[in-house]
Amino acid sequence: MTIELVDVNITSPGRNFVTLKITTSDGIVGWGDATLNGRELAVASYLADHVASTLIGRDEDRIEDTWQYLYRGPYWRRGPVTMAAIAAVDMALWDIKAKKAGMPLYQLLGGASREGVRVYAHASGTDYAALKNAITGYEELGYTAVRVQTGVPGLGQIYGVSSTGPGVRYDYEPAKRSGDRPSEERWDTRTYLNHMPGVFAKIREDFGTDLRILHDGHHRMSPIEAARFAKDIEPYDLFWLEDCTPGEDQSALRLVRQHSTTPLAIGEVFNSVFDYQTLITERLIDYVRSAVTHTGGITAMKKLLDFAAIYGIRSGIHGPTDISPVGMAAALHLDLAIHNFGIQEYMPHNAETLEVFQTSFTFDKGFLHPGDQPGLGVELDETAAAGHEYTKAYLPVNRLLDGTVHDW
Ligand code: KDG
Ligand code: MG
Repeated sequence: MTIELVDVNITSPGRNFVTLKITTSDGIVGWGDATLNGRELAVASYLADHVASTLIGRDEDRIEDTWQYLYRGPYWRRGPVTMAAIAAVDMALWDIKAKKAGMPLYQLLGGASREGVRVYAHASGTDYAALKNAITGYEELGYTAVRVQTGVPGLGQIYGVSSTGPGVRYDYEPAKRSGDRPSEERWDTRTYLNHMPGVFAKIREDFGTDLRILHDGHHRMSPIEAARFAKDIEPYDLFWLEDCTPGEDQSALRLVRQHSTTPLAIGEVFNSVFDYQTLITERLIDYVRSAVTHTGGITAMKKLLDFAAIYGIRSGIHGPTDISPVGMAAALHLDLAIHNFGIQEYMPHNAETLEVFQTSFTFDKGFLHPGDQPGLGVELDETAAAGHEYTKAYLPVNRLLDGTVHDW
């Protein structure tokens, strides 16, 4: 049997998603997530204009060969657009292989290493009262881990803080439908550094020591600022501090490590194992934050996580709403199968998205399971998808108080 049809689906049930559909000559369909927040059409074009025709007639079972063909073949390697396109093909082929085997994908990855996948929720609040309310809400839903982001006095709307409410479920989406250009936010690292440790102190006072607390610095600190911050927050025992410095500067984390035992996570903007080479071999991080969708798919992520395992580094796969339910399913199957699982990010998709993508995940007391349907366990309803036209949406641009463009 061979690959007969390759289609790219673009839909926008509240936010944009790009999904690849591969159909084999005997009618088996596989789905892959190709969503790259704010650059969706670039990946759609890469797939439709440069990849689709090269897949027709190939043996769908040759997943490793197809991955290498798409990675090495065109000469131009890596980069988020290329690697999201390769990821979509890879996920769709694994979906097909597992459907043919009549098994959920995690069985082909070695079977379950655990009963469920611990997830963390996004709790945020413009002030501490709202944040406390959000954390309480998540605890009531059964979550045992929360990422906390809060407003900083004097800074207005900032990364990770819901502007629409207390931050419990469905109400935080980083990409904004702001027309032809992104909206802008303002930032001051000094004010943030002085404010945040007190917030963690209050959370520990109010919620005790069991709750796993995570925090995302979103690449905004310089190496020395991050070192100071990681050291200042040691007493509050964070599960991880994420993206404290700009992602492309691997050696920055040497400085942070020299000063602090706060666990570090990085990698949501990475797209290749080579982005991690120094970080892993020098044990500069504790968690790998890549998205399956942006790092070349299941084939590449399995190798990356096996490499990390040798150095005692665990997974913390990226799972915001801009990862489609297909990409989320791919993450959950990996999470369940690998030995060095750490935690999984979970931002539930809105109701419209879950009408377009039918999923078989189940949530129970803070743990997700991908379900036992053959394949990834997610199907795209193309008729429902057609009712949601692509709408431009961008992540905001971040500027310092004096107007200088800063990391977002
Ligand atoms: O597309 C970018 C978002 O997914 C990202 O800003 C979310 O930092 C993020 C996270 O940790 O989920
Ligand atoms: Mg992040």
